[in-house]
Amino acid sequence: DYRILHEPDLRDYVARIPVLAAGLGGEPSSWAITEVGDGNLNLVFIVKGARSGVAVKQALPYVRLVGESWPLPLSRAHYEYLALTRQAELAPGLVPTVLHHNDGLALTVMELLEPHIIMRKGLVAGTQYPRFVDDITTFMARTLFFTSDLALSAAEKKEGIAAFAGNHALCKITEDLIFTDPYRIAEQNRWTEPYLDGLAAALRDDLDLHVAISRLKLKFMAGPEALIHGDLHTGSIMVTESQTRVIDPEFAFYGPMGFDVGAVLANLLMAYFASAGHERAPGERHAFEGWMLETVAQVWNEFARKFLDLWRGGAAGDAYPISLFAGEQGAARLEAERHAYMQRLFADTVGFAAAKIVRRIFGLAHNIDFELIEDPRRRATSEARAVRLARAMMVETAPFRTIADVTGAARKLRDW
Ligand code: SR1
Ligand code: MG
Repeated sequence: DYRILHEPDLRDYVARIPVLAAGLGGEPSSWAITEVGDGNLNLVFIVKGARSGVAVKQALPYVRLVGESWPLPLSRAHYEYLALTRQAELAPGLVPTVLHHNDGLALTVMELLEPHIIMRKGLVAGTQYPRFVDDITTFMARTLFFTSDLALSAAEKKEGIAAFAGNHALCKITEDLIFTDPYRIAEQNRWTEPYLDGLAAALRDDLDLHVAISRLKLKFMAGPEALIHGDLHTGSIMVTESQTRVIDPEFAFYGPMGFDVGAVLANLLMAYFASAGHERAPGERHAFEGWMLETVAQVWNEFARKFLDLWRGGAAGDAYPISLFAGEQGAARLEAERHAYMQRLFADTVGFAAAKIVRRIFGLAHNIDFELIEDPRRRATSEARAVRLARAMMVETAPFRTIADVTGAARKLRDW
């Protein structure tokens, strides 16, 4: 019984769900309903009653950004609901509470996050968020660790993979838009012309880069390490100075952990490079950019620390059976192996972060960090710095052993 809910229809629908109607308060006819969706895929309504408000998200049967010519399965709302439910168990208080879900209408009603704003908008305005590092690293460490083979039995893990296996149309968007299109001529690519024309052509001719991005694509397609959010950019995070909420996990599936961690780092790095293009007093710019790079470093370091702590805290997963690591020597080998695991995860993270940067500069879906820099020459300068770093992170990987190597390289490119 799917139909696109317009305002009057939505009002009737919500009024018929007693728990929602009672929570909103007042007569349904007095509720204020506004469509506020500014993402690429869905409708998002805010419904406000006399007592409180809710957010209503409905999937459209096509990509909103492009239109009906690009159909997209409504089932993504089901996977988003599944992911939100699982994330709420694993990382309580860090995702919006789901109040109601209807698979047939591809519709989810959630608590209204107020006065939270989309983090990307805050970063463009130069705002710093003191809670962010602790919250996002708790979210990532707990959702990734507890859905991995380090914490689950093989059967539980395979059940998890199966539950999200149908979300392949959303994976295909990522496979095309992130791992393929920016590196070839594709109708929907765009970039800041004419300044980045040369760089766009260079990406299309760069075979070293094509190998690197294809390796990452394979890892994305064939690496079901954990239940990942799948689109963890700063537009999928809502913040106040004291709270963080991760929203929009419609791209969720069992994939490589580094894809989520890399997404966060990439979006912080883009905010850092975009900063030079926004009007800011020099002192303010200096402070914001310093905080951005410090945040990049802390996100990785804190994530790694929390992930390792969870692992050390008695993981019950079928990987690394504890009986194989008995005694002092065994414990030492396991600890060394944990560090080797984190080193591999770091390398994946760096690669995925780079891929995420390139797609926002040459692919279909851009971000406002760069897009709101009005002067195209200035925008292109910021973008070119980010792409230079991204290419190095993807191809010249040896110097990127630690997160300090990434922030150091970003700092050097600041005035390039
Ligand atoms: C056609 S969808 C484009 C992008 O929007 C989403 O937020 C994802 O990032 C996707 O790649
Ligand atoms: Mg989204």
